[in-house]
Amino acid sequence: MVWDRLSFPEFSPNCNSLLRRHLSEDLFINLMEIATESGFSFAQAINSGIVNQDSSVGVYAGDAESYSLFSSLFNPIIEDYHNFSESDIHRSNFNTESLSAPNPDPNSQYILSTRIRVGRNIVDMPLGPAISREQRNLIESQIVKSLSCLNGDLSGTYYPLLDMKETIRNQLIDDHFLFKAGDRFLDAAGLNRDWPEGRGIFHNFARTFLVWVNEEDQLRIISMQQGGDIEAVFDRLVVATREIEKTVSFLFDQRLGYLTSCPTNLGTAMRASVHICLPKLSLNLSAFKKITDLHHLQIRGIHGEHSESESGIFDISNRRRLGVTEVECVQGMYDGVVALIKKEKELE
Ligand code: ADP
Ligand code: DAR
Repeated sequence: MVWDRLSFPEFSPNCNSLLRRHLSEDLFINLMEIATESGFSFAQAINSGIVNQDSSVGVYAGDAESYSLFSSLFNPIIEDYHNFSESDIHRSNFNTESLSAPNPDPNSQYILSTRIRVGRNIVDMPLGPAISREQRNLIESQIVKSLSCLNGDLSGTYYPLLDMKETIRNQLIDDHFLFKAGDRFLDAAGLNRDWPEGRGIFHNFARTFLVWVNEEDQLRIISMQQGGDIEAVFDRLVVATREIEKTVSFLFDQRLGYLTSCPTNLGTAMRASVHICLPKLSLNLSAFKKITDLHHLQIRGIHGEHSESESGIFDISNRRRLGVTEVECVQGMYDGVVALIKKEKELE
């Protein structure tokens, strides 16, 4: 869809985005002329959802101020997605002691791998959709410096995308370690400007601890490993995030928690997922979705968002990130996975 950024946008009949649901003509007229201190305009905030009519949400923030200046649009979208009202306050519990998640599949019959990630952005900097080339490069240097201080099994190497061989980049993507390039939703939000400059991936030798730099958020801190030892993956993420926070300050809001470019990642900015093989349940999608809906789980394909499942393997993760604590995100995913495995065994 081509949009002149001046008139109320057209939406195609099958567009079901939260942007379409909550953008009224009055709201558009009230906000269309304004921009934040960093120069991020309302038009930039909604562009992705207009250019990509198949968006599920359709808006991005360019800085912390976007969430207040454009709140008449962002707040209803946040409430709709997270069931989190203007009077709700986010609570954090990023401690391992409260999690009870013994490996639900010790023989690895179903769970291939576990991955838990959090998004973070740097305090006093705009978010990805509004940062300048210089700011993005400065952020990269600051994060790489912080990561170089990590010790033990968290220590590792940073690989800038700028001079990464295509074969190595594609192998890292195929092996589920690296983000894909050219996402059209991110592109329309201004997140791919100057690509691949300022972007890269840090990982330890074992590739169980990784950090994406300057993709959708300025950091994606990732803990992952084969199998279903969800507690070990969570423990590593807690330790790593605390270590990084000793040298880098993260953008945090008292009400919305950790601020991110996409409002779906606010709060904990956490996605806790397993790659799980459910061949019987994959043939009984109503039973499958009954369990994922009950446990607030999201189903993605094996190459993440906007990908398909293959050979009965699914990426199952928590859908809620705001108004729930980090422990509740992981516990909720765990409880849902236990229920999915139980149902798969019944169908066997
Ligand atoms: P994000 O989780 O960072 O929002 P995606 O959904 O696009 O982003 O997933 C990013 C990458 O992480 C993809 O390659 C995906 O296959 C991989 N991934 C996600 N969950 C797991 C998991 N449990 N095990 C292995 N790889 C995973
Ligand atoms: N472009 C967004 C994706 C929403 C959630 N996924 C993120 N943030 N990676 C959409 O509206 O579809």
